[in-house]
Amino acid sequence: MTVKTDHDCIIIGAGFAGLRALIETRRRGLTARLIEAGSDVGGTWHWNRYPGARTDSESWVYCFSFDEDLLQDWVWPQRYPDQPVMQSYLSHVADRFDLRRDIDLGTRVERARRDDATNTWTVETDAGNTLRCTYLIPAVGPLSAAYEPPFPGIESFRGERYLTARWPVEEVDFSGKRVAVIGTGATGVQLIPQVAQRASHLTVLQRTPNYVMPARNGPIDADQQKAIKADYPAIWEQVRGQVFGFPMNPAGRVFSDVDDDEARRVLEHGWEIGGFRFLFETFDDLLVDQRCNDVASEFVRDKIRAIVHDRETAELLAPKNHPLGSKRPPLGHHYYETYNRDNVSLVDISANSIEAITETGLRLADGSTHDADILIFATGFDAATGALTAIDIRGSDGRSLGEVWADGARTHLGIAVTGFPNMFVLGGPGFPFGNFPPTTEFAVEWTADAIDHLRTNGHDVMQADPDAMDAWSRKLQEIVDATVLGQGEAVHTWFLGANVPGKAHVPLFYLGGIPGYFAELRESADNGYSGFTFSRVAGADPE
Ligand code: NA7
Repeated sequence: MTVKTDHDCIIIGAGFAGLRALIETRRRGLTARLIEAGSDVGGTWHWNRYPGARTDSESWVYCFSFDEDLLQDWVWPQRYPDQPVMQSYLSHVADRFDLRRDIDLGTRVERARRDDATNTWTVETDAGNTLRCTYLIPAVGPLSAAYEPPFPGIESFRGERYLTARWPVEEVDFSGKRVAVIGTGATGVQLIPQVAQRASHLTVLQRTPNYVMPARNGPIDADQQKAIKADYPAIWEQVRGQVFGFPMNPAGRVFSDVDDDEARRVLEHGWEIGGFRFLFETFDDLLVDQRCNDVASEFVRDKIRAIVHDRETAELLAPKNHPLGSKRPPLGHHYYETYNRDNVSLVDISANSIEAITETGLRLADGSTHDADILIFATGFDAATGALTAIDIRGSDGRSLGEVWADGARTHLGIAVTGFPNMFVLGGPGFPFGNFPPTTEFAVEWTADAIDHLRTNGHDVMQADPDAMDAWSRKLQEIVDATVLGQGEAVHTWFLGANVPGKAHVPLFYLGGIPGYFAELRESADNGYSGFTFSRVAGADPE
């Protein structure tokens, strides 16, 4: 059957992945409409406007690489840009490439239905629009569905309540207020020092302590700017070859190469240069060699003990039941120092959980209470699947993604799902974890190439083979089994779907490294998109 589509592609989400997909589909001569729920572009950087929000990747590689002029023109003021800078960067990209004319802001996609007979996707929005397209490109972000634990009594709280990932545009006034923060992941660790400076008192409720590396933020001076801009080709090559997509070289040493004094010196240097360099520029076996990991973990615990004056607080902050790297370590901006302030107290809820939210604050399992004027939930995300299953996306057999993934999310290459033909997910389950912009750019280009291949070879439909999805799922599990991920108390990690009660526990990210992932994509493409089936639909070519 021949039907008219409104657009070749409908892209959902105007963050890094969606904006890049719009640019690339246009470049390939496809028509596209991008639908975004937020009131502006930015994705993560639109929603996460909590105080202290900033990147943990270094600015000059947390950006698009496809346009040399953009790279040369944009000036990153700091090593780790904050939310307003990130928002203005993505806004600048939208304007510079004239993207806004193809974007519907403030519009949420509610449903998407596949119709095999017409080879179309029908997309319905909360604005009452129904649009038809050939290729559906959800780019809703792996960490965008905020998770708020369903604490009993939550609605009874009489003060102000905020979720970090849905922070209001208006400034929140903390002055003279007692604030309680739940959550000490990457978000809580950024937020806590900022709130501490403004609130009359801050209570931090910590379930699991983290190994927080000092970020060592600072301005990028003119000479550094010049050097980075002159060196971009080499920097991107480095990024594409580094396991998490960072501009870092391997340390070139393993733990057994050095004696105790030298090990200490190397770790001290890593701590001083800051950020994830502590993990990747010290010892190449830090995340795999038990002895190296033990020494590095103890090194961080000693740092915490040296920074935090109160002995009991320092011990609560020092992780002892999971190895460094078994959860995603946050980067801190004077995080541990914050606990030396008189107006900050740390409450250990590891064995004394939050039993209820009350009218005036929180009650713990032992009956103790903590009153607050403001409650902040920095409690993470329903990672990888949450934002996708929040949309009612139904494939060829009428089943939704949520139903198909009830026993665990599965994709091929983090991009395609059997039964959902011509749908290309950017950053879905099974996508690599690492520096997102360069990773997603590669996936966008691969997807655009795949669509080109489909069209130029006279096909209408591309979909993942079930065997390929099985193999990809097995690979994700094998990689997790070979790492320290999820060990000890880190078992709750969102990498494994284990932070949301009732969610199936499967690895949600490919942890085989960015170069490994790129090699997998290339190999599939070089072999005529192995792992995929192509077919024709009689008379289905869109007019
Ligand atoms: P995370 O890393 O998932 O952190 C969530 C925090 O909330 C973490 O400390 C959790 O403790 C805590 N949490 C979650 N549920 C509860 C309940 N029920 N009770 C008490 N405490 C709870 O999310 P972030 O937003 O910080 O970071 C996510 C990623 O976003 C980050 O790594 C970047 O890549 C961007 P837990 O550790 O599970 O014991």
